[in-house]
Amino acid sequence: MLNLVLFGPPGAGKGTQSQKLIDQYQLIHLSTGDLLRSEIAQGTSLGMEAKKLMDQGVLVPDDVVIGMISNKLDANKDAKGFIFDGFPRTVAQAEALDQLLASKNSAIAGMLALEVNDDELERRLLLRGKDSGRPDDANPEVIRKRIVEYNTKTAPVANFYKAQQKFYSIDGIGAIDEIFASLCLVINQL
Ligand code: B4P
Repeated sequence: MLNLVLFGPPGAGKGTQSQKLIDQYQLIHLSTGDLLRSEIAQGTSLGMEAKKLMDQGVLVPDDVVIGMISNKLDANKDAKGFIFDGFPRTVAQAEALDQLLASKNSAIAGMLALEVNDDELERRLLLRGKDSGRPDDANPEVIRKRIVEYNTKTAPVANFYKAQQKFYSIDGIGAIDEIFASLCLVINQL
């Protein structure tokens, strides 16, 4: 199984590159952001709770996202592998993911981290906010809050994978196809 974690701050291009990686490697895409937005669209109680937090730019509780991922792993038992996009976002989520995969005799092959500076992130998200309809993209204060959440709670997850020699840094600024080629170069050596 080829299991990849696509990592980076909000707006780094995780969703964008995931779409291309799925086509190239026939992996199942698991985006916790997409799963949460789908719960919101369906008006579930989980979605309504998550919406309050997402609209403020803060993370949803670990047990909620871990439960969603666990369900998706169970529902895709024959997958060739998974792209985890926007997950894990805390060290507790990373530990839970290792345990979930180990229980299926599998593991993460590598974490690919897209590096993008804060000014470019804010520019991209405000641009996307013009037509995404996402409340968390529309307000510069919420965008900055998301970046602070990333720096305090999510950035330490990189150390978790560095300790396992599974961390790969990729320049996330430039043409989408160039960044995709850099990702493939790393993946093909895993
Ligand atoms: P997510 O849905 O994961 O979204 P994201 O981090 O905002 O975006 P991404 O990095 O995927 O950016 P994209 O490719 O779209 O999270 C939203 C919220 O959900 C979080 O704030 C949190 O509240 C909650 N949540 C999700 N997962 C969670 C978890 N595990 N635990 C707790 N809470 C969780 O790119 C952004 C824009 O840049 C696009 O418009 C794109 O076109 C553009 N772009 C991409 N690549 C580019 C390039 N090379 N050059 C120029 N523009 C580019």
